Amino acid sequence: MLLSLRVAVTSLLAGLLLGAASVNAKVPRVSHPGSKHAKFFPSKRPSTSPASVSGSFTGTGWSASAPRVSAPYENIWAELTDDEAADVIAFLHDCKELNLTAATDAGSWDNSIMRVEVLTPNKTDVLHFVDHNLGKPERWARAAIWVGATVEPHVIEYQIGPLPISERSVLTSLDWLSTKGTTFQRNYDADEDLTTEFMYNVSASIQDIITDLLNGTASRSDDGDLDIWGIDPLWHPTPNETVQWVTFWRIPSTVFDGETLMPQGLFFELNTTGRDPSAWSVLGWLYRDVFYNSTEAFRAAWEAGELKKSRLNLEGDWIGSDYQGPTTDVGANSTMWASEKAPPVMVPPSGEDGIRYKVDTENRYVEWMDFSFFITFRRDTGVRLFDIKYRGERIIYELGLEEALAHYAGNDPVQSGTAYLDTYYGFGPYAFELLAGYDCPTYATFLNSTFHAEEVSTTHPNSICLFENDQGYLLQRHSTSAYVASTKNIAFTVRSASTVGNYDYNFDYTFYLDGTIEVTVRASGYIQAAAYYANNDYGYHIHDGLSGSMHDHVLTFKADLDILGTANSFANHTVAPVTTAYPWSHGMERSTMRLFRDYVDNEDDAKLHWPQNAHSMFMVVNKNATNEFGEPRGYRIMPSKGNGMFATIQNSSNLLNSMNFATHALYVTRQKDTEPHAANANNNYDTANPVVDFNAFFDGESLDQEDIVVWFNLGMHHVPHTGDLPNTVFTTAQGSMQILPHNYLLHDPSRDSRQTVRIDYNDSGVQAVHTFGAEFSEGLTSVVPDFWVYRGDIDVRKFPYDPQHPFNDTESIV
Ligand SMILES: *[C@@H]1O[C@H](CO)[C@@H](O)[C@H](O)[C@H]1NC(C)=O
Ligand SMILES: *[C@@H]1O[C@H](CO)[C@@H](O)[C@H](O)[C@H]1NC(C)=O
Ligand SMILES: *[C@@H]1O[C@H](CO)[C@@H](O)[C@H](O)[C@H]1NC(C)=O
Ligand SMILES: *[C@@H]1O[C@H](CO)[C@@H](O)[C@H](O)[C@H]1NC(C)=O
Ligand SMILES: *[C@@H]1O[C@H](CO)[C@@H](O)[C@H](O)[C@H]1NC(C)=O
Ligand SMILES: *[C@@H]1O[C@H](CO)[C@@H](O)[C@H](O)[C@H]1NC(C)=O
Ligand SMILES: *[C@@H]1O[C@H](CO)[C@@H](O)[C@H](O)[C@H]1NC(C)=O
Ligand SMILES: *[C@@H]1O[C@H](CO)[C@@H](O)[C@H](O)[C@H]1NC(C)=O
Ligand SMILES: *[C@@H]1O[C@H](CO)[C@@H](O)[C@H](O)[C@H]1NC(C)=O
Ligand SMILES: *[C@@H]1O[C@H](CO)[C@@H](O)[C@H](O)[C@H]1NC(C)=O
Ligand SMILES: *[C@@H]1O[C@H](CO)[C@@H](O)[C@H](O)[C@H]1NC(C)=O
Ligand SMILES: *[C@@H]1O[C@H](CO)[C@@H](O)[C@H](O)[C@H]1NC(C)=O
Ligand SMILES: [Cu+2]
Repeated sequence: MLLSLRVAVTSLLAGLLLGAASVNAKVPRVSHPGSKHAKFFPSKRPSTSPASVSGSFTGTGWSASAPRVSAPYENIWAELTDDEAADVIAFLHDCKELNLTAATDAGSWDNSIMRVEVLTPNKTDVLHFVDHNLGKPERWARAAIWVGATVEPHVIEYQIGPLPISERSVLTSLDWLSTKGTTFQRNYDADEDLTTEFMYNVSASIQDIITDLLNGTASRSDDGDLDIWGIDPLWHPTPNETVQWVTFWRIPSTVFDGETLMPQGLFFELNTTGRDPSAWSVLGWLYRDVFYNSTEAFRAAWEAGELKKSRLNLEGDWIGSDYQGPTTDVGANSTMWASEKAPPVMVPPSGEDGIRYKVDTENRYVEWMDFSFFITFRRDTGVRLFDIKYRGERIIYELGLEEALAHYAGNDPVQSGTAYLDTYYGFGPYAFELLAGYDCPTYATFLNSTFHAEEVSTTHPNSICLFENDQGYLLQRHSTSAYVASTKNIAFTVRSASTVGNYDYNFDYTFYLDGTIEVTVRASGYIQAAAYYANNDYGYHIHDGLSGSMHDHVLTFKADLDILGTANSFANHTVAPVTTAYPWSHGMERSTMRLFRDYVDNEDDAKLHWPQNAHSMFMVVNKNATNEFGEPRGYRIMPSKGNGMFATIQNSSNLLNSMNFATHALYVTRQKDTEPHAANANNNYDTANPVVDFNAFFDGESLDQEDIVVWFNLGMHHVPHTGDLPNTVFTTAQGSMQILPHNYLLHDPSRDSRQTVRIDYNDSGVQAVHTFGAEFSEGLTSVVPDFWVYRGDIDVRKFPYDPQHPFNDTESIV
């Protein structure tokens, strides 16, 4: 659809204007043909209108200034700086064979730069440098080019380097990272502005019917109240043939951009094959599950009075996410009587020197307790972490998102044809500033993120936050009648959030004192819903004229674990029932269980599911690094929230060869420089022929003491119910994966943390408090525990009963 959400506002003034305008404006639309918003923010997916610059941003933000540390080496994965991006763009313009037009002047029949970005250096080269001091890897960029000056429009990627640009620098092919041998992707949507215009023309041709059925007008100017957009990706009955179903959506009139809650239930199908609009046609209409094979047939039915009207799906307060008072349908006797009072809050450690992590802001390098890592950011996938070390040893070389799939289904052709591959839109462009005190604690450290699209560098200030917080439950406890020991579960989190169209994704990378790393994704924002008609098999009836269109979210992550070197194996330890006799069982068998140890040692066997009842444990281990008891040291990977998942739909008609990373819950492959990512942002342009088909990674290679990569899926089967209105809530829409030490150290490493207290007590009260040198927050007395009031239990002997002396001795409770 349309949204041209040009978020790249380059001045604060422009930002404020945008912000002001958006208060009463409709979703901004593509306003002039030839604008290349489609490339900057490919616009099929309904996009919301976030203000890009918050009026209150001062340039310094709220950022806690964490103590500085110097990274052990330079962040070789860092994004391109603004200057590097400018140099690369100038270099590309000098490559005459690219025939580039400046992005601001380019129309759909020109060639122009879609985006430039750092080319992540090959792991092989990085390890040579980092582990063997063999020279720093060359720095290279990659660029995606829109090739419009042709009857066969396409996008293609190149690599440019080395940087800085010099006479040594060259433009070369990036085909080595494509599984089909070329990054060339046919672009069947190059004339999106014209196809949109065509849709509005079609709509105008039956305005009388639309007024009657939908009580609205679709118009490219701002006076319309209906919008038209449809399936993503586009449909190709045969190669080169492009067919798309679209539908009407009501445009919200307030700041609440819940357009995706207002589908109108009238659909039409277009043949937009080729680049000549005069050859485009309408293939049919659909209303209330009846297909009309031409506009004439549809009109004839309407004129004959054959169309029964559906109940309109109209705007109302139900779209807005503001406080709605105690008398909504949750009941007049809401128990939220006290919700105006301030809630408990997290408070920071006292003063700047109370901050317990260190950051090298320039290199995006962080140290917290026994962990250290580098942070990077990518246009396609947002935050990525590299070289995660625990106690000085690398555990994970690379950890980050690969792709986010949202695959819908429905009895209507638009829901049925919707299968978003969100890296196409990118997580970087939508990683807006985080709100201190809400997204992250007020005391968090904030970092900026930048991406370079359409020859503009856009920075989202304070869009990554780092903070320590109390998880709200203990990491450890034990008590007797003589002592109580407790360890606080304080963890460190790297957080970002991206609003990709209607949906908001929150990403957390959390580090725990026991050596565990957790990856969490949560979803909120507006669902994309369906008009309610005969679709009870595809969702619940959740509002007037509205069905909560069912869909699967599958978010694929890469975890390149390196346990004590890169030679690792994938262990499968299973608990299973057995019947067995023992030397002491007098020849009788007993029904019991035992542990079976196995390995998954070939890629051909490495498309995996989480076993039913969690009866197998999966670990990346180093067979050659056994602990002193002979057990191989390793890290386990284990679903936490949401149990891990994979897509329900297999062999998707929409995604064809572009969702092979979502057919299973997790995968193991051999690490290769040529297989850095499970997907490619341009796959969506032509899903039958993706740049990267993940399936091609599985070619029988050994996983036995090799450098292996685990790819795992998080997500949810989302069947929205009334509680998803107006927005989906994070509490239930979340999934997480834990990566945790497994026979890795000889004891629980959190014992080395002073977050532990032990209180010795007896009937006379607390006798001693051991805090192991830990400091306590000062200032706010309410948060300093008073250990001396601990009593453990109060016994009152009932025989003989003496209420005057309730504390008389009793037997120990243990
Ligand atoms: C983020 O960007 C702002 C505005 O350019 C700048 O003042 C600030 O120093 C940046 N913060 C960091 C942590 O780089
Ligand atoms: C270069 O691009 C322009 C459009 O920007 C086009 O008219 C011209 O034919 C192209 N030249 C070549 C050699 O492809
Ligand atoms: C839309 O209609 C206008 C007015 O009839 C016409 O000039 C224009 O070419 C049409 N656009 C397309 C893409 O069909
Ligand atoms: C149709 O729209 C008009 C103008 O917005 C409004 O006044 C009228 O109430 C609507 N009719 C129905 C049936 O919703
Ligand atoms: C697709 O169209 C282009 C441009 O007309 C043509 O060169 C190409 O051969 C066509 N491909 C197929 C598979 O028909
Ligand atoms: C779409 O139009 C092209 C020509 O522009 C034609 O070859 C093709 O058969 C049409 N497809 C359908 C499904 O009508
Ligand atoms: C539409 O359907 C009618 C009746 O089934 C048929 O006669 C006609 O040829 C069809 N038209 C098209 C364009 O398919
Ligand atoms: C709600 O509270 C009012 C006042 O306390 C009471 O009279 C009424 O019975 C309550 N209604 C319900 C459904 O509990
Ligand atoms: C793990 O081992 C068990 C028992 O040997 C076996 O049944 C199961 O198929 C194995 N799982 C995988 C993913 O190899
Ligand atoms: C294990 O390590 C030893 C000592 O470094 C080495 O000789 C041996 O080749 C290694 N074995 C494997 C399987 O990696
Ligand atoms: C990375 O590895 C690939 C595959 O071996 C190679 O083609 C490419 O040139 C390497 N990139 C750099 C920057 O060396
Ligand atoms: C409890 O202890 C007190 C003080 O030692 C004693 O006087 C009293 O008799 C005891 N009561 C009982 C029920 O044992
Ligand atoms: Cu959802």
